[in-house]
Amino acid sequence: LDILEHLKYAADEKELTLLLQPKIETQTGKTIGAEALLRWHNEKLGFVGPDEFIPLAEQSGLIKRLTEWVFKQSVSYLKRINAGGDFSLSINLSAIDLLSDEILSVIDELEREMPELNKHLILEVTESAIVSDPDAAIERLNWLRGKGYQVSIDDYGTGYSSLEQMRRLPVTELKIDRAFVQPLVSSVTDQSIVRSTIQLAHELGLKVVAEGVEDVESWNWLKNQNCDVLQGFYFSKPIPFDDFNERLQGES
Ligand code: G
Ligand code: G
Ligand code: MN
Ligand code: NA
Repeated sequence: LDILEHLKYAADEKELTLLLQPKIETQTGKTIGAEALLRWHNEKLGFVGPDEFIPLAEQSGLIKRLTEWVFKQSVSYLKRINAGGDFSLSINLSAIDLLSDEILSVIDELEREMPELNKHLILEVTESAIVSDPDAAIERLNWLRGKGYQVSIDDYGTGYSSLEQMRRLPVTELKIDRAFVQPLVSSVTDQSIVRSTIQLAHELGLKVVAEGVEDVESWNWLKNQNCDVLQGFYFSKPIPFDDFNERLQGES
């Protein structure tokens, strides 16, 4: 409960940071975007990881304020990066965010500030966020797609969604969970899972991201399988905005 009390003021007290982990085009190695990952440092509590504070924020409803902050911060990053048409930031949405009305007004407000926002934001939702109320989630995803936003299924393979559900989902990208990607080089079973997932996703017209790429062998294997985008410690861990921007400038 103490943590929650502190978390309430985290955004106002400037205790939040949004790190960026590069997303890499598999064929070229070029940075084509980033996933935005929240970090919280409190004077009394020290660093608290998202695995700890996100569930608390979800249970208390505070998540909506955190997500609003993440959206605003992402837009300010996008403006400062001044990147071209195919650059995008990925934001993680909780089930509560996805189903709440607040997100609608936050997006509308930010679109007035940045009319081409839909070309630069990917919204990541987990399978479990959808399973909780599939019809409502699908309706909201359709709204986002109708506005031109890309939607990604995060942690794919760890949830409980059926293939029938996947087929109904209005999404544009599938992120294969790192549980299947990290062991790739030495696990024939995981190779089968990842290979068939890429094939299925492509047949459904989805872009495929593999997360948890930790070595060049995995990169080469995923390149051979035509995986579209990679993310992982081999390329970079999540880093502060200035470091990310420097990396981008260095590539162009
Ligand atoms: O960055 P890290 O590996 O510590 O993230 C742990 C978990 O916290 C991941 O599942 C990630 O999706 C989640 N997470 C990180 N930032 C955010 C955020 O801004 N919003 C939500 N909902 N989850 C986040
Ligand atoms: O659940 P989600 O995909 O949003 O989680 C993203 C988290 O995964 C980030 O917090 C990041 O720290 C972590 N991550 C990203 N790449 C790697 C990797 O190559 N290895 C490991 N172990 N974790 C990673
Ligand atoms: Mn994610
Ligand atoms: Na994941």
